Amino acid sequence: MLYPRFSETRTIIEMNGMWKFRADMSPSRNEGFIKSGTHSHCRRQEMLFLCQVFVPVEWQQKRVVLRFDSAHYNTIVWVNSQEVLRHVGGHLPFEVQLKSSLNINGANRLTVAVNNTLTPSTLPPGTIHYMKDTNRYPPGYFVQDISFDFFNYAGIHRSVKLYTTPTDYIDDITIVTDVKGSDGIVDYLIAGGGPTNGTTIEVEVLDADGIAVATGHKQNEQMIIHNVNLWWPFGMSKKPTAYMYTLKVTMTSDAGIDVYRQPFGVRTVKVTSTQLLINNKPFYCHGVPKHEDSDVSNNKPFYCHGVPKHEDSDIRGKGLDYALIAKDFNLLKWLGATCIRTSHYPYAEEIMDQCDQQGIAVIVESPGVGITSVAYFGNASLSHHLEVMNEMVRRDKNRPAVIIWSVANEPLVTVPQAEHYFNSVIMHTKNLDPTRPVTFVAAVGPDGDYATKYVDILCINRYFAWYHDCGHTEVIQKQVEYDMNKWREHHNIPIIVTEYGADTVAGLHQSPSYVFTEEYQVEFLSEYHAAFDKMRKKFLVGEMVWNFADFMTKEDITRVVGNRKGLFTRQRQPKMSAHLLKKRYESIMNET
Ligand code: GCB
Repeated sequence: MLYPRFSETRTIIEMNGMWKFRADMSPSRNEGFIKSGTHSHCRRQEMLFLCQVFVPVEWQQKRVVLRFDSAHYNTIVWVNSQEVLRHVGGHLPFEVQLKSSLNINGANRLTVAVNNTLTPSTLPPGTIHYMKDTNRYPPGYFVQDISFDFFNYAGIHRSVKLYTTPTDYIDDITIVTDVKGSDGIVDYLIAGGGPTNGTTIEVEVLDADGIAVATGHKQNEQMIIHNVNLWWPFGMSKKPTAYMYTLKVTMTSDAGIDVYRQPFGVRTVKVTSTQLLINNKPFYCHGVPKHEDSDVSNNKPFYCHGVPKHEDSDIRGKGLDYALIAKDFNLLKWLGATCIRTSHYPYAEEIMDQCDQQGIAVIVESPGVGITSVAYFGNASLSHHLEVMNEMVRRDKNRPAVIIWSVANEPLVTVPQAEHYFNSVIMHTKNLDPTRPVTFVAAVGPDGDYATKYVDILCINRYFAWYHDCGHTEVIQKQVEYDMNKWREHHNIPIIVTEYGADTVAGLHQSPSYVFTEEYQVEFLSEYHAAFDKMRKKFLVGEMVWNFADFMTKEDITRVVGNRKGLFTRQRQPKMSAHLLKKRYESIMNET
C-alpha cells in the first residue's frame, strides 16, 4: 500500500474539515464491539463520523480508493449505506477500493463508526471489568484496564482521502540501499495491481534537483548511483545532510499509464558488538570533513541522543496537526537531537516525512505497549501482533530515517510464554525487513528474562531515583553503571537507554531540590549524564530522555493532569531541563 501522492495519473481528494459527529446507541451498530471504559472518549457507544463527498465524473474510468491514515481503534465504514471496510488497530493506514458503493453522479454519504475499546487480543491490549455491586456502582458501570501511560484517544486521528489510480496500477515499491565506495546501490522491487496486461516498467532515480542519475527497466532490478549523496542523520555530515532521492516509476499497460514518485535515501545501518553504524563510509562527521575510508572498523559511530515523543498536544489531543509538527521539529533542531522514538505507536506519515527530510533518525515502535499479562500471549494476540508488524513495515520500509524497529515497549518477559511470543514477533519482523535491527524496549532484566536474547540491540528504560529511591539522586550513577554492566555480561550488543526521566511541574522551584521541581529534574538528568559519559565510548550508543513534552494520560494519583516528564510543557514551552539537554547535545555533536 503506497502513500497517496498526486501524479500526472493520480488525483486525491482530502476529506479533512468538520465532519458531523454523534454517539450511536443503536444495538446494531454495537455488533462486534465491547463497551469501552469510563476514562475513554467512546464510553459506552460507537462514535459516528459522517460526511458527504462528490467525485468528478472522470473518476468513472478510474480505480477509486478510500484511505484512512489512521483511526483508533475498531473501525467500520459505510459508503451510501453499504459496508465497505472493517479494520482493527490504530496508528496505521488502511484502505479499500470502492466499486458499486460509489455514486459518480451525485452525493456520496460516508459513515464511519469508531470505537476505542481494547481487548486481550488488541494491540495495545486491555480488559473490561464490569462492577456488578449495585450498592457501590451505578448499573452497567465498568472500567477498562490498560497498563500504558498515555490517553486512549478515540476517533479518526489522521487524514481520510479518496484517491484514484488507473485500473492497472503501481501497487507497492520496495527499495533497499547499500553503499560501495562512492557508489550507492539501489535494489528495487515493484508490485503491480489490476489486470496488468502487456505491462512495461520504466524507473528513474531523480536527484534532489530532479535530474535522472540512474535508470531501470524491470520490475526488480539493481541500479547504481555514482558519486552518491548519502543520507546522514542531523549533525553527522556537512550540508546537505539528509539527502533524498526520488524513484520515479512509470508503468504502462493496455489500460494506460501509471506514474508514482517514491522518495528514498541511500544509507546503511549496522550493529556491531559495541556500535551502531550509519553508513559504511562516512564522508563527514559532525560537520567536519573526514578521511574517506572503507575499513568498517573506522566507521563513525552514531550516538543516538534524542527523545521519545507522543502524538499529543493541548486542545488537539492526538490528531494530526501540521503547525504542531513544524513546532516540534524546530524544537528538536533547537535541542540538537539526532533521533526520536515513536513511543508507543507508529506516528503519522507526515511526521515521518519530516524525519526523512530533516535527518532525524527514528526508532519506530509498534503499538505493542501494555503487554503485561500472560492473558495477552494467546494465539489471537500473537497473530494480530504479526499483522500489525506487516502493516508497520509495509508503511515505513522505504524511509531512510528508520534505523530500528521496536516491536514492543516494556512487555512482560519473565514468564516462559514470553519466549515463543517475542521470538515469533522479532523473527517475523526480521523476515519482513532483514536490513534493520529489531528490538523491544525492556523494563526488566537481564536476570530471569526469556526474550531479550532475540534482540539485535538493547533498548532499556530506567527510572532510578524516581520509581525507586525516590529523591535520592546520589544513587543514580552507581545504579546506572551496575545495571549496564550487568546487561553487558549477558548480551554482547550495544545499549540505548530509551527512557530516563522525572515528572516536573513547570514553574515549580525549590532549593534544595525536591521531586516535581525543575531543580530536581536538572539534578536528576545530570547524574544520568555523568554515568552515561563513562559508557558512551564503550557500548552505550544512545540516550533518550523521557519525554520530549508533557502529555495526557488516564486519570491517576501519580499523574498531575498527565505525565510531566517533558523537557517542554504540553504547550511546548521549555523547562530548565530543556536548556540542560541543549547544552549537552551540542557538546556531544561538537566532539571530534
Ligand atoms: C515508562 C513507560 C512510559 C511511561 C514512563 C513513565 O517506562 O514506557 O510509557 O510514560 O515510564 O513516566 O512512567
